[in-house]
Amino acid sequence: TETAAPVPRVAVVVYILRGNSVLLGRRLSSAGDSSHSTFALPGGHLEFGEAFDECAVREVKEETGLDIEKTEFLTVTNNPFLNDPKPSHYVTIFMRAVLSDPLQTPQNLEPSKCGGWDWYDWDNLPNPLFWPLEKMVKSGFNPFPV
Ligand code: 8DG
Ligand code: MG
Ligand code: MG
Repeated sequence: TETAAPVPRVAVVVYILRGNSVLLGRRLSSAGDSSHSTFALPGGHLEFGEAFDECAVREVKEETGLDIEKTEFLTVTNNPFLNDPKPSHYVTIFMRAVLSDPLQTPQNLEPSKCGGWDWYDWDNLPNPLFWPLEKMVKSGFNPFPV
């Protein structure tokens, strides 16, 4: 079988802001994958023809059951994962949003991909963070409106 040359892909991930907290889940991936068991934002691949905010709303709903609103673009980072067993490269679009219903609680709708969702205080984030997130936090990036 023929293998296509690898290309960068686009991902959309979402900081869901609730008070001073954000929603994170532990990634479950194959052993040897650098991201295994790290804490990451909800999100996934941008589909053909999709707007960034549509992708954010869809991925959050698929992964957590949560309905979000006030979805806004924050920034974009370049994330090559060249040392993984299956090398990949993501251009990651970071969005922020708030819950449509502040009382709604997250469900772990993709238990094969996530160990569970929880709220984490921005000033006391868990470890280890997924490295694209770790890189942003270390750079001083803050997703909260000023
Ligand atoms: P899909 O089939 O639902 O579209 O994909 P997924 O299974 O939800 O993909 P994902 O791994 O959750 O997200 C796609 C890529 O986005 C991931 O492999 C690397 C990149 N990415 C980052 N930072 C983050 C993050 O904080 N969370 C998530 N979920 N993905 C991130 O660069
Ligand atoms: Mg997904
Ligand atoms: Mg995902």
